[in-house]
Amino acid sequence: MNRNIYELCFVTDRDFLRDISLEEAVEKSILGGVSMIQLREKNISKEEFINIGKSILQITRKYNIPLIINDNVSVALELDAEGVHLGQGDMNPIEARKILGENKIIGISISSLEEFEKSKNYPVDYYGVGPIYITNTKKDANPAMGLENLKKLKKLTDKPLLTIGGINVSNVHEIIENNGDGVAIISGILKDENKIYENTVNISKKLRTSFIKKRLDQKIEKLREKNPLIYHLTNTVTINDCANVTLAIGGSPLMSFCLEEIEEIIKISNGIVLNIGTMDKEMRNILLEVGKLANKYEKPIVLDPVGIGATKCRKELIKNLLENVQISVIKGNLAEIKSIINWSGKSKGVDSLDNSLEDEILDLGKEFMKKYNCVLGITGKNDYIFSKEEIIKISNGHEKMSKVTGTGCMTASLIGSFLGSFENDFLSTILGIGIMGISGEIASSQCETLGTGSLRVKIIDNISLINSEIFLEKIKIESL
Ligand code: 3NM
Repeated sequence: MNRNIYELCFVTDRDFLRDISLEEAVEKSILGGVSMIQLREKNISKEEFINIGKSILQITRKYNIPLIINDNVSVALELDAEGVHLGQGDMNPIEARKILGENKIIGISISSLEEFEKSKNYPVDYYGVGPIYITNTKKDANPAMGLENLKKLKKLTDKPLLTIGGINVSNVHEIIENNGDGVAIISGILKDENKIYENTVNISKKLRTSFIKKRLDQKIEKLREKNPLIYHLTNTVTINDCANVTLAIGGSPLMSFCLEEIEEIIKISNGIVLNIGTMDKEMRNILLEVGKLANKYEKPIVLDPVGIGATKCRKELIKNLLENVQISVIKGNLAEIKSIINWSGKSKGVDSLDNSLEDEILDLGKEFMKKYNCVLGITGKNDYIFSKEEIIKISNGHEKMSKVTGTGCMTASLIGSFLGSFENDFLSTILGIGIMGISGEIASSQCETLGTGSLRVKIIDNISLINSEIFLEKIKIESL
């Protein structure tokens, strides 16, 4: 994944440091997750600036993080740093571009829409936008420009907006919600010099969560517009619910157990749901055939290894599928995923074991990701979704949902529907699992005086009524 280098920029300020060196501060911020360092020095000689820069460059190069020099083009040139950040009163960016060449990053500060108008034709790579909030760190800062102006600016330019000024862990999500592309931070990272790593990790997690939430917007509407055809080869206990849930989210379900017609069906399908529950001898063969055909026609597959730990036969089938078919998403409860990792997990049936600690789940997921090239969703009290680059935790859902059979199978249908409507396995899994959790939560609150039959119906009702607004308001998601 190409990381957005403007995501989280640490702007240095030695005035905050008492007991640790600038080098240590920079390294801790990098380990905590920053994507760019801006070396900001005031009132020192060029020679001193260069000496500090050389020392910081050794660290940034070690971690492959770009170093941007504040204000001083000649220092940036001499250091061969990755770029320069210019204030409105510094060298004109046209001049700076001539000196530094096309390959260096040049940014310019803008503190109002008027300043943007003046700067919009400069050959810069990004705009430093701020102060967004009131800041005590820069004594001569302009008045806070606020989130509304940030939103307006985004409509005026395609260039990244790197926001600055008063940004910290508690407001960083507002920046992303209002179309900022990243944040540059001093005090939010340095406020306690003994917690630079922790501060950065917390900001970075919140940022990543906000970026993911943003990428989830309008995906439900997109699915409904596309109305993808989702072929299911699934168990006979919950097949009707899977069909209804696929319809409720906006897809078209198609179920078949007939070997003679599956190639025709797969050709016209957008996504495939494979579920091994209630399999028999014939279904074992069809599952493998469907998997191979889906690969042949490049159709994404979600695999639900229902009750895999219960029998040798189920384990062999999943092993066979994983060895011969490229799966896009595997979704299972902890016991099921454990069985896949060690092929000897102690799963009793199709119920999930929820008592394991988060650390154990994370270790298991990471081990799985080393072995298999697909997205993994582990469902339970909290749900965990793993891609090669990211791990997400979802904390929606309600304990009453375990009294309705098939919520797991229905979740696979939701994931399959998203897989069939746009190409992102990770986001599709978050959407599928998240929508089931939210719908279960709302349904449970609507069924306080009703029984579990009504709960099942209400879950489907709420899936049919969900939209991006409800989803983004209710989703409890956290990047880990
Ligand atoms: N430039 P903090 S605000 C260096 O508006 C700087 O251009 C600003 O520090 C601008 O994250 C600022 O502690 C200070 O608020 C940022």
